[in-house]
Amino acid sequence: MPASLISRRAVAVPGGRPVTALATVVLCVTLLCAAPPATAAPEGAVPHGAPAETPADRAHRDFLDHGPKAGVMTVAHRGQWRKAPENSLAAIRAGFADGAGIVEVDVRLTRDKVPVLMHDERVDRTTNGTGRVADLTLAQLRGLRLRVGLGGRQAAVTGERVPTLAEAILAARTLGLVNLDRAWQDREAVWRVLQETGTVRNGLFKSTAPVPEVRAFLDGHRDALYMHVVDDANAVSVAEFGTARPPAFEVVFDDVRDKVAAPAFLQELRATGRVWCNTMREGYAARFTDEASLIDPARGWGALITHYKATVIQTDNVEALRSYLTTGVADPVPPGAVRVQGEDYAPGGRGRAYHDIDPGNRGDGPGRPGEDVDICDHDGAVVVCWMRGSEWLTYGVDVPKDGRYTLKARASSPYAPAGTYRLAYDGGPPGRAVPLANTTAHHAFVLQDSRDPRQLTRGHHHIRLSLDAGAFQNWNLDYLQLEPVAP
Ligand SMILES: [Ca+2]
Ligand SMILES: [Ca+2]
Ligand SMILES: [Ca+2]
Repeated sequence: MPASLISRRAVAVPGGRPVTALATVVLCVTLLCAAPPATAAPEGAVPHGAPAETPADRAHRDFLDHGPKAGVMTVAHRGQWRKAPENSLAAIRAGFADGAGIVEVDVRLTRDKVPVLMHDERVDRTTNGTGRVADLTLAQLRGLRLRVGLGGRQAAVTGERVPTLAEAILAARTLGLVNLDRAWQDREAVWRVLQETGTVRNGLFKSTAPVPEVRAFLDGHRDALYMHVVDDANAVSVAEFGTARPPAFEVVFDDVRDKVAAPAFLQELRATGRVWCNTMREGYAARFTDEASLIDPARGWGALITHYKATVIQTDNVEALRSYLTTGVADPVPPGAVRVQGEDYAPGGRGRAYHDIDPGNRGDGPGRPGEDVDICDHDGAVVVCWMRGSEWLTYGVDVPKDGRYTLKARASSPYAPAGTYRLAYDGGPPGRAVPLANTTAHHAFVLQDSRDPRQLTRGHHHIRLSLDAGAFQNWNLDYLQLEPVAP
């Protein structure tokens, strides 16, 4: 039996750069501040003279801890792409800085067989280049620059380059674990990188491969950290591991009636390891998504933790998941602010509460019967969609006290420009044209400040949000938030 499958070995700092005392203190303080209360405290004081524990040591130990007090670990999907290009070094660092213990990346081989980070088969979406990774040399890839966020042809190009796996895993060396997605078929090349960089303990392999294939790899690479991915198609593989189970199973179910979503099955996995769930989009953990969690954690992360035994959650919303795990609130309304959902526009119907240029609800979400506002469900986010020039919506808000307020819109669009709206309060004239940003995907919502503050009195107000007829408009509105600003 591979020792790595069952052991909970003492953590040793691998050879390489020494960590300075000051850096250690800073890292440890940062980690402790960010850690959820549910995460087990260090098992014992560090013996005098022993190397201090790094965040990576702690993440490694946590990952192998499946005890009843094991806290929920956060995984940053493709790194913290809300702050840097997906699968970039900056996104890896930002993911750990925002409290993730694990960063997920995607590995592919260049034409000259160098493992690099790239999600798609082609570089077109995330860089300023074109072509297949497998057809490009490392030198050619290095000439490209990554686009912001989730990319797309209209996303801005940054100064970030496509990282090699060696660079990526070294960036994570003291910070946490790196989940190596798409790496299984090239596992020997990936393993060589981990060995050469002294980062075997940072790299987390995963696959849906047949159990004998997994065993063969782990028998030959006894320190490899491995997680098995199961859905209803290969649920039987859990039994095939016998008593030599991996320390974690990634469970994928597109329906709560799937076999692998059954409480008894999950409880049995949880008894010997961690249960990893993905909440980025619908279909990975049924409809328990990031966006559903932002509305109400009981519809997402909370349900997965409580009823589906999740102890690792992969997310596109690292900060919100950390907020939920540490405070119980995923997307808090700031003090003194008022939030109104885009889909909760005022009553009164066509011509009074809204103007929409095409009849009926063109979206797949819960529109109002007989009304024309287009409502979509973007992986749990209920939003106004099909926003077009000349359309308008009105909202009623109760302002808690006299003051100066700015309105922010949580909106998304893969286009640049995405659209332009104006705000009118209580029947007054429309304000300045407010441009919306390219957030790099329809499902990538970002709270965007109108920078058009108004003085408002305590009490009820009407806000009309109108879309300029002459401007390109293609964006989605999740919610509006009036926030107090300094006078
Ligand atoms: Ca419509
Ligand atoms: Ca419309
Ligand atoms: Ca909404």
